[in-house]
Amino acid sequence: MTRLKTDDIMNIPATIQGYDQVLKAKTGLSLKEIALEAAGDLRSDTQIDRLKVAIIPVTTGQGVIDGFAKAVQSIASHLGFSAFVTEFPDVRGLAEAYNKNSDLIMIADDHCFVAINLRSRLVIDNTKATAAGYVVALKQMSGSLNDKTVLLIGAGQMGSFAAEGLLQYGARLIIYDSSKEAEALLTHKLTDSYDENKVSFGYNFERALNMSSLIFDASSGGGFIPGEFIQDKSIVAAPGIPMGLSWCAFSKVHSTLVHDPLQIGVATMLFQALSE
Ligand code: 2YJ
Repeated sequence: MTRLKTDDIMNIPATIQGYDQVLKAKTGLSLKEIALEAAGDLRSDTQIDRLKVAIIPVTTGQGVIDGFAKAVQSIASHLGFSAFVTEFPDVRGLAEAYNKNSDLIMIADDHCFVAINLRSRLVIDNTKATAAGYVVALKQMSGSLNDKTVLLIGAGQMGSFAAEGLLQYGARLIIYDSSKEAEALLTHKLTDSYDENKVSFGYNFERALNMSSLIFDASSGGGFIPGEFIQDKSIVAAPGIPMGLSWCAFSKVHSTLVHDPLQIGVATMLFQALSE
């Protein structure tokens, strides 16, 4: 799991409005609309602006990432929540969040990033929420996923969550991972619950890239997806940091690519944490 760096996230507060406009131009949905669709409907009487979200910095392990809590806060505020970063980190921050009567907390260490609804006790994991949000983004950019073939790159945790979401929208999957064992494991897990004709694996990378213009990049490898085999006008959802696309691949698809370091994941976490 990649650790975010300050450089990845420091511009989020200043650019969140513009980010959202670009997202809407690409997908037809705003950040809030993508997150709401990924979360399922909320109760109609939910008043987001009355919900207090505490973001608690955590110093354990590799410590605080400068700008992380502020970036998360800016995303929550942009969505309409009443969000604040606790004055203190760690246990004192947790106590502060409770003392200030927060409804939700968001907290991350080196391994895990969660939103916790302090009223309902619902715990939402960032990886799972991010996969769900990006599946909606890919579905939006492609019009529909029903019976379309999606190349899923990366058969790890993110890939596994994404695969389920893609299959639920009716997609056919080609699973690619640099480990053939990981491809087979994920495929067998999926075909326990889904139609086995909808999932295939075992292709070399060039062939897999040739077979589909819809790509879900669930890897966190960095620059290993070559430009020459990627189809023009490919539609790509790429939540991983660093992104798998090489510069050449990026330049081919940048207008039909959704990729961000935190926004879709955090937005989806917040709305999933409010679901029933
Ligand atoms: O509070 C802070 O500033 C830090 N403790 C934040 C740490 C953020 N954690 C990560 O970037 C980890 N790689 C976990 C991310 C989970 C992604 N699914």
